[in-house]
Formats: sequence, structure tokens, C-alpha cells
Amino acid sequence: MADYTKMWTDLGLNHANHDALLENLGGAYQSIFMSQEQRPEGMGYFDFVMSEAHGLRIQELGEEQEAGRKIIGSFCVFVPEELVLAAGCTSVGLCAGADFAQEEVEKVLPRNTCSLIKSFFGFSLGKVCPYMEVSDLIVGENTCDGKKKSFETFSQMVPNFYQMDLPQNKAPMGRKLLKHEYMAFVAKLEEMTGKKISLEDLKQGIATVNAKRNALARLSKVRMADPSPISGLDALLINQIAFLDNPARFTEKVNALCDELELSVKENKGVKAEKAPRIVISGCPMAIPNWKVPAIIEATGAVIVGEESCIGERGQRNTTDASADSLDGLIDAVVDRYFKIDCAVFTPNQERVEHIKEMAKNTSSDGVIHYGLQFCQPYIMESYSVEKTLEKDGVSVLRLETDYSQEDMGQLSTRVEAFVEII
Ligand code: BJ8
Repeated sequence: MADYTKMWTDLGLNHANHDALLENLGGAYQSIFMSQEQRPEGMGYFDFVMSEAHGLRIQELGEEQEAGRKIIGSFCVFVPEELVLAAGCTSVGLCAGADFAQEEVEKVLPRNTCSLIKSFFGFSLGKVCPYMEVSDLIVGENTCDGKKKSFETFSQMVPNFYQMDLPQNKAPMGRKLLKHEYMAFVAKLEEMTGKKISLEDLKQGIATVNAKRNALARLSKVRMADPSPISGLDALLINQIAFLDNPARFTEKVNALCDELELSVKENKGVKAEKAPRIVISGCPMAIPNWKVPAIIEATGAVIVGEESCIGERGQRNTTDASADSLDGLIDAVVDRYFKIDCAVFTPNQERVEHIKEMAKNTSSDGVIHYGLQFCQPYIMESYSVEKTLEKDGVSVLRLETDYSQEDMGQLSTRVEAFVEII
């Protein structure tokens, strides 16, 4: 990696903390990803992106800023990238998947807060996340109580914070609220850039994001083969990188990888043995660099064939209809697309259970592992009905509750191994 010290200093990163984080992540990446056998060649690009995630990509974002683009950081798949791109801005995901500065974090947040929230607080307090520091606007949202209330504190810690309200149910009033909030977001973006979004701008934004989602849908489809041509870990990594990389380049690289994978399927080549146990993971988002549970699952010889998660199908399925010929009509289409996201903060949320069933069937999976982050009420509470409904359908379910620490690795491995053996 080139020397980015000056760039990191200019961003205000804490060098000692940042070096420690990079060293930790580098080690984890080597042992989890680079030790996999028969990886597709196309993964080389994504390895490169990861190796430069705090370097070249941040430099690119800085260059975009110099050219007048604003960088919009967000924590939730309800913040539409289409609108951000239409405004001539760039979207980056800020959800963090690793513990950092826990002691400092627990001075401002209750201990019983989920790891995901603690993580972005830790990244901010420890000054280790260049994406957070480079963002011109940070968008928070009213989803679960943990995020909504913690953003009250977080908004005092970072400059340029913007809060988006979100509905909690799928009634017509909920859709109305979502549209109101997207219109307000458009107004905020226009105020920042000093430029109105045109019909053409939004058509282009939708086309770029639809192309990215179509490429990811192609990846989901090719993974359904047995033997699977790509590991679940690598597929998760690609879904995580989707929140950081330049969207057009990312789409091209995912499509190139899919060309390779489709060929492997034709030749019956896989990364795991044929008839290896097939698992769908469902539950809380696995933000980068959260790879703990997938690594444990695939170490048993099983293969993960789908993620029912915001870093996966829940976040990326469904494209936006770009056929409307008015700006308002296109914004309605964006609202319709996002209103289908079945996050567990919604009640009732029967669509999510139906989606998990459908995924289990389409991927011919042998079982579903429900992943809940400790203290995440929406997903852990919903996991009970997910389990009951799937079991009625004959699908085996294992419910796990964990955090970002490594302390429960042994116990999790034992439970996952036992589950994989019986399915
Ligand atoms: S659309 S899943 S990205 S809100 S794990 S912070 S729910 S206590 S992340 Fe999410 Fe948007 Fe929904 Fe998706 Fe709260 Fe649970 Fe923590 Fe969570």
C-alpha cells in the first residue's frame, strides 16, 4: 500500500488507533479469506479493494470532493443511493462491523446496546474510520430504538448530521411518511449542492443503482448451483464492498466475476464438495468487517448460499421502475422500491418470514441460521416466529445470538457443527 499518512492526518485520524485497527483487520482478512481454496480469479479485484479500502478508495473520494461532489455517509439501506447519485453526490455505507474503543463507548452508551451501534460510536470516538471523516453529510434514521436514541448523542459528536424519519408499518400512512422523508432528503441534497435534481439526473441515478442490483442478483442466482462456485464468505464480502466502491466499476467487476462463475457451474466446478450442507443466513446486517459467524459456518464444510440480510438480499433485491416521465413519478417509484424492504423494525412483518421461506426453497438449502446481535430487540424478537413458521414448513433453524467479540467462538462453533451434522 502506498503511503497515505498525510491523507489520514488531514482527515483527523488517530494514527496509533488506526494502525492498530488496520493490523488487526489485515490479519483477520489473511486468515479468513486468503486461506480459502479454489477461490475464483475474479475475487482478486475485491481483495484489492479491501487492501486499499482505507487508502486508494479514500483518495478517490477526496478527488471527487475536490471536483465538487459531496460524500454522503449513511447507516441504513433505507437511504436511497439513487437520490444521492441524482444530486451529483456519492454514497458510502458507514455501518461498522468491529469493536473499537469499547471503554470509551460505554461511557456514552448503555452496555446493553447492540455491537453494531457501539461499533460506529467506537469508530468515531477512536477516530479510525476515514469514510466517516470524509463524509460531508452523515445520515441517521429512526429505525430501531437503539439507533434512533443513540443518534441523539451521535449527532452531537459529528458535524453535518442529518436525521431521516422512517415508518414502522406498511399502511398507506407509512408510505406517505416515507415519501415525505425522501422529498425532504432531496431538498437537503439540493441545498448542499446548490443544484436541482432533474428528471434525467434521477433516471441516471436509478439506472446506475439498478445495474448494480442486477449484477448482485446475478451473483445470488449463480450461487444456487450445487456445487456452489463461490463461498458464502466471498459473496458476503462482495455485498459489503457494494457499500464502499464506485457503483459503475463495482457492477462491471461483479458481472465479470459472474461470467467466470457461470462457466465454473457449466464445468461442474465448485469451491466446496458437491452435496455439502447448504445454509441460508438470516437476521441482522453483517457490516464490514463482521465475518465471524460465516467463517465458523464454512469452517464446518458447509456452504452459505444466501444472506437474508441488509448486507444481502433484503438490502439489494428489487429494482426501481424507471419508466415514469415526471420527477414526482420517479420519486414515487423510488418510494415503492424501498417500501418493500422488510426490516424487523416494521410491525407486522410477515413478508420477511415469507422471504426467508422463499430463499430457503430457491437455494435448496438444508437449514437456516438466524443471526441476532445481542440486545437487538427487533431481530431477536422476530426470530421466534421465524423459527416456528419455518419449522412448520420442514426447514431446520438454528438461532444464534452473539456480538462482535471473539469470546464465544468456541461455543458458537460447537452449536453450528452440531446443527450442520443433523441437517
Ligand atoms: S433496514 S436492519 S440497515 S435498520 S442490529 S442497530 S436493528 S439493535 S441495523 Fe438495519 Fe436499516 Fe433495518 Fe437494515 Fe438496531 Fe438491531 Fe442494532 Fe440494527
